Amino acid sequence: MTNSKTVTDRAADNIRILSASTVEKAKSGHPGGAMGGADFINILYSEFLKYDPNQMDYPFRDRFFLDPGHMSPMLYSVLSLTGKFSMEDLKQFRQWDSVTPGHPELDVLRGIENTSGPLGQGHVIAIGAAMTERFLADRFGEWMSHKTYTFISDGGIQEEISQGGGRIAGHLGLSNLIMFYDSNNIQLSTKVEEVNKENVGKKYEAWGWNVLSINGNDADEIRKALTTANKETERPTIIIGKTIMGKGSVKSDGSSYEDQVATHGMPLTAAGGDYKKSIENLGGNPEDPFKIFEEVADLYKNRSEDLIKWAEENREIEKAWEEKNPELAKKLNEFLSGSIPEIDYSEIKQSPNSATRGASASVLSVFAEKVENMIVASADLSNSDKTDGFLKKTTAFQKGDFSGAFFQAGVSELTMAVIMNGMALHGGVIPVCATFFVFSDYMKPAVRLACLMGLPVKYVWTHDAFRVGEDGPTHQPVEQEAQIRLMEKLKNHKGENSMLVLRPADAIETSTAWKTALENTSTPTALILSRQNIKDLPADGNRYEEALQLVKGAYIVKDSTETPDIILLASGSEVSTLVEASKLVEKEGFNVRIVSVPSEGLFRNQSKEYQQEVFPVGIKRFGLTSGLPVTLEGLVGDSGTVWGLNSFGYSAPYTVLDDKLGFTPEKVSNQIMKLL
Ligand SMILES: Cc1ncc(C[n+]2csc(CCOP(=O)(O)OP(=O)(O)O)c2C)c(N)n1
Repeated sequence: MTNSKTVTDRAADNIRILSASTVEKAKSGHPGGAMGGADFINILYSEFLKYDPNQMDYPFRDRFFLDPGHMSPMLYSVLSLTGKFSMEDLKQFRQWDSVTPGHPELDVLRGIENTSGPLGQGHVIAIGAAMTERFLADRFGEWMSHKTYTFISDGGIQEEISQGGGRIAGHLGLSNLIMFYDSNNIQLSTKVEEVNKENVGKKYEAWGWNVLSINGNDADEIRKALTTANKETERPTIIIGKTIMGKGSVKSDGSSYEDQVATHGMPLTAAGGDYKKSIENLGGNPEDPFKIFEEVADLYKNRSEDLIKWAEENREIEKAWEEKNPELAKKLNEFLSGSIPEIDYSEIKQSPNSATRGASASVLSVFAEKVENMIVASADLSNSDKTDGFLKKTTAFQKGDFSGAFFQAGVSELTMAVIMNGMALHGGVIPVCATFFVFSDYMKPAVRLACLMGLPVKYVWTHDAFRVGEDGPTHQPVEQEAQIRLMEKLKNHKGENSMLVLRPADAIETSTAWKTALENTSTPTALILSRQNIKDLPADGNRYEEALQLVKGAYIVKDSTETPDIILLASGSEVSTLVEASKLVEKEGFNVRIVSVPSEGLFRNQSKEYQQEVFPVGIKRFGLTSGLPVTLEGLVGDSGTVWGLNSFGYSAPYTVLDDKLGFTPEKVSNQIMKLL
């Protein structure tokens, strides 16, 4: 159905009025871009985007991911036309505890598919969702296919991540992806032409995209472009829409106040325009601006009825498919519900004394067979980060072939991590991605958003310490563990640790770490793994049973029969170094306890009783870390010492580094003895 131009344009003006008014009322926000993008968002929501108004999380809905979160007023306004936000919600824009925060935060039931704000991430999230749609459609059929729409602005186009996203979406031929580029030649401090002269269309064309250029404020052109994009079968589409910043805004003398940098980030009045006159100019009542025009309400009511019909018809198709394919239907249900298959981790064969990255490969090779909705990615390091354990049993995504479950991301860590967020947001899959730990620095912005949104993405970070050796200080993580563990201390909005960070101490603990990672469905999980072999930890009984205690964050791996004189603690490979060092300390007649601390965050969630059982008051503690000492200082306390690294590493074989940097059992035992 197409709508008469008048109603369509009235609806877009309604979005402009509501956007300008939310910002004006909050006395802060970004009206200009929202007013320019209103025409596109209106056509998208009133004519193209398919979803079920009665079940916003209907799994087979189209997705819309906003990239420029500062344009939230545009999204809230169009969603108010669909009935998902009230006028009262709009009036509470940017206020404490409102459902309309300054930048949109994930709220699927109200139509907010992603948290946005850091420019560039939103459109790459869309790419991850589009890949997931292909992955699922390959397994369950095209009846479930849907489109993924995204809206990008100049800022997102400029962010480096758009290079990774553009390349990957083009390479994989994601024709289910439709991106509107709101090209208004204005950004925060300058006009775009002052920083950017490239031909954006040619750039996307070179990446293999279908490029359409239109007047982004013209309803007919938008409609035509969206229709063409919907028919595309080979390439992702970018619709470059030239739009006018602050469309419809005027000054007090009634002359145009469009195309002004000032309206990017300030209420119209503060920017130098005339708010009341602008609202009048757009056909609204400045004394009562929070209103939906009658004909616009009808337009959206009709659309809603059409969508309910669409959802009913789709459910019929779904039902018929389920009846014909009961086994597949059961599997699809499991995928979508986020359930995890039963796996006996104690049965996973681990070679003795192996590197934890190798131990992770053993687990991943089991996942490749048993976790059919797992997608594993690597940023061109699969044979080093050992995700090849998974890859050997599947194939990598190709254009037109998503039957495999591996994603070769190329060298683009941030893009990869954001794509994982998009996969998690789409739902139905378990995303895992890997690279060297030192390059987690490149991924941090995506990790932060995964933490904020509570997405169960798994990060495999290998080459966890200076023991990468000859590659030198550029490749040797030192401060990375302390950095990422800060996310264990930062709570998400549900009050949970926003991230789970596990650094297992040996091969068997890597199995239990993976078990815990998979069972964590509410936050992201990191696994920090060694490149070098690690001696298996001693066990009183069954090592696997003992290593299951990893879920407590810290546990005793070796104890003295009498009250210990000292407690030694570490994570990762340093635990086995402590075991060796303890033998020398025991020779001197001291009683020693050794504690493995795979996750301080988990440990701090345990009862005080348990914490004191592991670290009784009054017994000195010695911590060993290949990271910054601060990694363990909180657990060691004032009366103890941490031996760690206070500088970047050096290039040399790792055994030499262990010696020079004081990490041999002998040198560590000397440090411990100093404390006794
Ligand atoms: C990664 C990142 N860097 C900086 C910002 C701050 N910021 C918000 S909007 C903006 C300018 C972007 O302009 P554009 O995307 O053209 O939006 P428009 O002016 O059209 O509203 C900047 C720098 C941000 N949100 N994210």
